[in-house]
Amino acid sequence: MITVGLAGKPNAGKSTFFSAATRDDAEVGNYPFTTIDANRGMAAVRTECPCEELDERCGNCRDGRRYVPVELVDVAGLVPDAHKGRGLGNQFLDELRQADVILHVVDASGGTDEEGEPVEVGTHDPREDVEFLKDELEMWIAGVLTDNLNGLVRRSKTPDFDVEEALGDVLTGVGASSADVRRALRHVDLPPVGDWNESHAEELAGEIRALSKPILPVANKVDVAPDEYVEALVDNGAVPTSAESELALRRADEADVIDYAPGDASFEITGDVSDEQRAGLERVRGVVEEFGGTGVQEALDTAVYDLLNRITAYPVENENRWTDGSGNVLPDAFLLREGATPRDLAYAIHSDIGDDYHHAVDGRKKQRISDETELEEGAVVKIVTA
Ligand SMILES: Nc1nc2c(ncn2[C@@H]2O[C@H](COP(=O)(O)OP(=O)(O)OP(=O)(O)O)[C@@H](O)[C@H]2O)c(=O)[nH]1
Ligand SMILES: [Mg+2]
Repeated sequence: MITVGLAGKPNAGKSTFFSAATRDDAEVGNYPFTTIDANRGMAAVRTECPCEELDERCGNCRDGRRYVPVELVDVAGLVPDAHKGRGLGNQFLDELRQADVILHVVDASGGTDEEGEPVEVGTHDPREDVEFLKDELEMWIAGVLTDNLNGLVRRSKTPDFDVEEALGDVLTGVGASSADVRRALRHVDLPPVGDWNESHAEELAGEIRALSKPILPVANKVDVAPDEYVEALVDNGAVPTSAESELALRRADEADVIDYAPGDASFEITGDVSDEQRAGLERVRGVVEEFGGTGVQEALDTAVYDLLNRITAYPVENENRWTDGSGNVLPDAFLLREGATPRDLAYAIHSDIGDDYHHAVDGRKKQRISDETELEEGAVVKIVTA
C-alpha cells in the first residue's frame, strides 16, 4: 500500500485536507498544533476505469471514475528547526517514516506566519515556507547518519563490510529502502566510509531525501489567497487546492444534496438546500470553476502517478469478461511502478501467485504476453500460475 504523508507548518490546512480526502473527521482549528498525534486513514487516487470499454459498468467505479486506495497520514505541524526539537520537534518526522511521498501543504493565503499563528490574509509571503520542509527532512536524515557515523566507520573496518547493507540498517528508521540507498550512493561521489565526516553524511542525506521522500507542494486556501501568491507557488510546481471546499463538497455529496465525484471540475445541486446552504455551495462553485476543481484529488493523483510513477493494473481470471472467479468485473486495482511486468503484478497480488507465476494474457488482445512486457496504465491482465 502506498502511503502519502501530509506535512507543513501548523495551521496550513493539513487536517482539513485529510478529512476531505478520507472522510474521517480529523480535528481542525485556526491555531497552531491542533494536531498532536498523527491521523491515519484511507484516501484514493483517481483514474479512468477500463470498464468504460465494456457494455456495462463494473460496479467498482463511479461512472468510469476509478478510485484506488492509498493510505494518508496527517502529521503535526512543523516549524523551522523542528529537527532540533522546536515546536513539537522530531515526532512528526518519525511519523513520516512510512510516507512514500509527501504533500507539503502550504498556506497560500498568507494568513498565517511562519509558526502558523494567524495574521492578516496576504501579509506572510508563502514562498518563504516552501523550502524549509525539504531542509528539515534532510537534516533529520543527516542527523540519523551522523549519530551512527562512529558505528559505521568502525563497521567499515570489518572484513565483510557491505556499505549498502550497513547504510540500509541505519536508514530503516527514516523509511529509506535498500534501492534508495543504492541509487543515492551512485549519485554522490563520496570517499570510503572510513573517511566520512558530517559533511559527507549531509551530502548523502540530500540524495536519500530526494529519492525516498519526494515532495509535492500544495498551495492551499486558494479560495481566499491573493492571486499573486497562488501564481508564484504554482509556477514552482504546486497544485492549487481548497481543502475546505473539497470538505464541503464531499459532505454535501454524502448527504445527497449534490452530485459530486472527487476530482470533478463541477457539481450539481440535486437535493433540497436552504438559502444559506445554496449560497455556500455557490461560493464553492466559484472556486471549482476558477481552478478546475478543488485540487485535493489532483494533488493525490499527481503525487502517486507523477512523482511516484505508478500505473494502475487490473488482474482478472477471465480475460474475455474481465471477471474474477465469482463473476465480479474488474474487482481489483493495483498501483505498480512504471515498468512493472506481469510477474510484478502477480507478486503484488500475493507472493504465492508470484512464486507460481507461469505466464500472462493481455485482456484486450486476448493474447499471451511475454514476461518482459512493461504494463501500461489501465492494463487488464490474466495471470496464469503453474
Ligand atoms: N479558507 C480556507 N481555510 C482553510 C482551508 N483549509 C483549511 N482551512 C482553515 O485553516 C485552519 C487550519 O486548518 P487545519 O486543517 O486544522 O490545519 P493543520 O495544518 O492541520 O494545523 P495543525 O494541526 O495545527 O498543524 C482552520 O481554520 C481551517 O478551517 C481552505 O482551503 N480554505
Ligand atoms: Mg492538523
